[in-house]
Amino acid sequence: MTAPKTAPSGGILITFEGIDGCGKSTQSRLAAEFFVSRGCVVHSSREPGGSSIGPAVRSLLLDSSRPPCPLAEALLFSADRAQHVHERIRPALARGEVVILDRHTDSTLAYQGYGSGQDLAVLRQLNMIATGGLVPQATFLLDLDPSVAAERMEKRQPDRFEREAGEFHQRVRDGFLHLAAMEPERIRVIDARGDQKAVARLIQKQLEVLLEKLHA
Ligand code: T5A
Repeated sequence: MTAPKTAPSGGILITFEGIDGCGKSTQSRLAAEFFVSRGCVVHSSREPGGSSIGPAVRSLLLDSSRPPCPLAEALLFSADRAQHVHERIRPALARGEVVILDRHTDSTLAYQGYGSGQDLAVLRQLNMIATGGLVPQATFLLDLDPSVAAERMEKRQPDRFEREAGEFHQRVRDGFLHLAAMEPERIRVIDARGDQKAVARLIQKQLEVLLEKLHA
């Protein structure tokens, strides 16, 4: 049996971002399947919630009945991320694994910053502290009109952020696109309007290139 491939020089970190309901959970799962099918060891996770204390922090953050104040919200997302990076992400990267995250630092800038109006410079500092300067090699931003995303989530019970008004989600979308314009090498904008397979094809073309680089 061939040994599973691990990434040389400390693994690779890939993140999926976008507004609620854009399809990033679906696509991060398909990306993990893609890498596993190519014989890679994959660590898949999400934020908030990906560490041992993550589920408790996640339920605090998404509970509509007791919303934290804006600063506490930003600090809770950062605390969740710090634990996640320390406990799961850095160890997996050190083992040379492909780490795939459903949301990471860009969500804090897009939601707490562009969406809720918190100071972007402070949020960038919090991201830096929480990650110790770790930056994903590639980020896929699934771009979708908020009204289309809302239709896709119609049957679900909305969490605290999903209950926000359409204008909030539009600001978050615009924020993500602004971040992508500032870092076009890292953040790749994916048109998320197609069906799941069509969107997956757009992403997998780029994953093939990343995989080649990984094993070059
Ligand atoms: N948050 C998070 C912050 O405010 N700051 C932060 O720093 C972080 C990390 C929870 C919330 O936390 C906020 C943002 C969020 O509001 P979450 O759990 O990632 O984060 O919440 P959601 O974004 O809502 O994640 P979901 O898994 O609920 O939605 P996804 O990942 O966007 O979409 P997905 O893949 O689950 O798909 C949604 C539905 O659409 C269908 C799926 O089958 C599913 O039913 N679908 C499609 N339908 C048609 N065409 C396609 N191409 C489709 N792809 C998927």
